[in-house]
Amino acid sequence: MANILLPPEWRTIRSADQTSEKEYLNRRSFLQAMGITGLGLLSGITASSIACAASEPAGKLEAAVPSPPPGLYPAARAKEFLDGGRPMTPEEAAANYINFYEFSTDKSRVSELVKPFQTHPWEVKVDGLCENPGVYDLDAIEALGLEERVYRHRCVEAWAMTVPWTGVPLRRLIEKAQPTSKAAYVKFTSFYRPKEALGQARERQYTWPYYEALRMDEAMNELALLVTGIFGHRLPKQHGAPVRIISPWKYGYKSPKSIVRIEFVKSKPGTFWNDLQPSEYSFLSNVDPEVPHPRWSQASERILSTGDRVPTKLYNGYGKYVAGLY
Ligand SMILES: Nc1nc2c(c(=O)[nH]1)N[C@H]1C(S)=C(S)[C@@H](COP(=O)(O)O)O[C@H]1N2
Ligand SMILES: [Mo]
Repeated sequence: MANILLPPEWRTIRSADQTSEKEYLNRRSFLQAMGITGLGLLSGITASSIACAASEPAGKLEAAVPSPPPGLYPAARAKEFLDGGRPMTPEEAAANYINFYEFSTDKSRVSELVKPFQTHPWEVKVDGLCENPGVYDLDAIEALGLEERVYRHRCVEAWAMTVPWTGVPLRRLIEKAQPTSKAAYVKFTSFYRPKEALGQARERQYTWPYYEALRMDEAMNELALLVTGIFGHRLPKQHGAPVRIISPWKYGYKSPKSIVRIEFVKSKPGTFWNDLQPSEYSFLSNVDPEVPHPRWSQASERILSTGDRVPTKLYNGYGKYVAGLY
């Protein structure tokens, strides 16, 4: 179990003793057809016993993402974030190198394994210590007013990309919710659907659903974005459809995908990676070239698709916006 906490690039993939996703989906359809949903039963069914079961192709499980109302995408690009100060990462490269552990720890397989994931309809519950709790669907979030921003993204594993996100300043939603004076943190919870997410079903050592949090002053910061789109259209599943957070001055895992709940709380909440391995993943996790990860340096980063190595900047270069917070 020692290697479970390694990020995927350092992780040994034990493909030989893992069920292939095709086999998994076949088993699932078979069990669904029989009205059996308990995951514990999966291990007792052998490949040969399902070979004759009629199963639906995985593609059929994928719901079409509805087209947004005309005029929403692409949203006008915000003047402050016209470019990321670096060349834009090609969309293809960003979409096929993905950390989304709910589906796989193998970045190159996520874009395929997300197919069964149903991202519509979707609701985000906003609750906790606030005067105006509510439930928002994608249209309601987009109605808060979309803009496009090009941000640099820095993963703790030292790869980086630059992409245009479409979203709403998180602050706008928070102001609508009117948190009480007791609310000191904002907690985010991702979905839990082990029948659609292979990683949630298989990787039982993780504490699903994925959960993250920001301090209230961080969540209210100009940079924090509630994201519904990328590259001028609604988010594809692998980037965290239909709605996720982006906090570009922090390592990527502080930007939870496919969230279902935003909760205002009084005390510092636990977070997925910090709870798993506090010595490697701090609560704040601000990008900092001078604080090495215990197992590698953070002094430089590798640009996705070009492979160029560039120096890492404090707060991922966003000190102008966030240095005052720390
Ligand atoms: N729910 C959830 N959110 C997540 C992750 C995840 O595994 N599950 N991975 C994080 C990590 S490590 C990174 S680098 C970014 C990557 O997402 P992107 O390439 O779409 O930005 O998502 C973050 N958000
Ligand atoms: Mo990451």
